[in-house]
Amino acid sequence: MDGTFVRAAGDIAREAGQFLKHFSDHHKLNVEHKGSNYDFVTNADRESQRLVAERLKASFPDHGFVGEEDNLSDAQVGEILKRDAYCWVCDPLDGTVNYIHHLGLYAVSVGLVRAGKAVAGAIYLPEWDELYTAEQGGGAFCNGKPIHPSDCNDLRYAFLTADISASNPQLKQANLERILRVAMASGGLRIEGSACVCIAQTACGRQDAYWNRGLHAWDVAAGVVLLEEAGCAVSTVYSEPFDFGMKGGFLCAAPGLKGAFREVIGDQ
Ligand code: 2AM
Ligand code: CA
Repeated sequence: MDGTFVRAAGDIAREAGQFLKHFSDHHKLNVEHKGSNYDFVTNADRESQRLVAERLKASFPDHGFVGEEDNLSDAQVGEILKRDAYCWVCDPLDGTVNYIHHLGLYAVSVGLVRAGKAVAGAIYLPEWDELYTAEQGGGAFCNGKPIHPSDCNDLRYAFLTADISASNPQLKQANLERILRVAMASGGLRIEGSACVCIAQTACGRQDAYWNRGLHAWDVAAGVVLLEEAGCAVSTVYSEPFDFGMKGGFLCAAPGLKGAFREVIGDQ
C-alpha cells in the first residue's frame, strides 16, 4: 500500500469531524428515535455521512461504500464485505448520544475493508483534534506520531472501558452482568459511550482494553486496522477470532491481556 487510502481516510474523517463540531455549535440538532428506546439519529449524522460518501465516491468510484445510516443488517454488511474487493465502511458520528448531550466523546470513523479484512482507516476525535490513522503493514499513528498499546498484563490492574449499548432489555441486563463481573476482576472501569474513542485510546495505551457485545461493522472497521497495526489483541468478547459478521461482539486489549477476559466474560 502506498498511503493513498489512509491519507484519504484521514482527510475525509477530519473534514467530517470538523463539520460535526461546527454543526453542534451553530445549528439546531433534529433528534429522531431509530426504532428502539435509546437509539438515535440526528441531522448531523446524516449530513456527515453524505459528506463522507460524496468524498469517497469522488476519489474511489470503483469502491463499495457502507455507512451506518444506510440501515443495513449485520448479516447484509458481512456479505458485502466478504464479496467486495474494496469497500469503505463508515460511522459518520460514533457516540451520537454523547454528541446530543454536548459531551466531547464522539468521533468519525472511515475504514477500508478488502475481501473481509480491514486494510486502512482513520478515526478523528473533533473535540481533541486527534487523528488516528493506520494501514496494513505501515504502523499506527496519532497526529502523525507512532502509537503503541500499554504494557499491562494483569487484569487486576487493568484500566478498561465498556459499553452497555443494547436496545433490548434482556441484552442490556446481560451486558450489565458482564460489566459487573469484569469490574470486580479488574482495576478501573469506565463507560464512555463511543466505541471509536475507546478503541483509539486502547491503541495508544491510555487505557488497557475495551469491549462491547453489541457493535456493528461501521463502529470498528477503521478501529480494527488501527489496533492491529498498534499491536493490540482484537477478538470477539469471548476471545474468539474477530470477523465482520459481528456475532460475538468486539474486544480489544493490550497484547499482555490477550485471553485474560475468557474466564470472566465466558457466558455465551
Ligand atoms: P453510535 O453512537 O454510532 O450509535 C455506545 O453506545 C457505543 O456503542 C457507541 O459507539 C455506539 O455507536 C455503539 N452502538 C452500536 N449500536 C448501538 C445501539 N444499538 N445502541 C446504542 N449504541 C450503539
Ligand atoms: Ca453512528
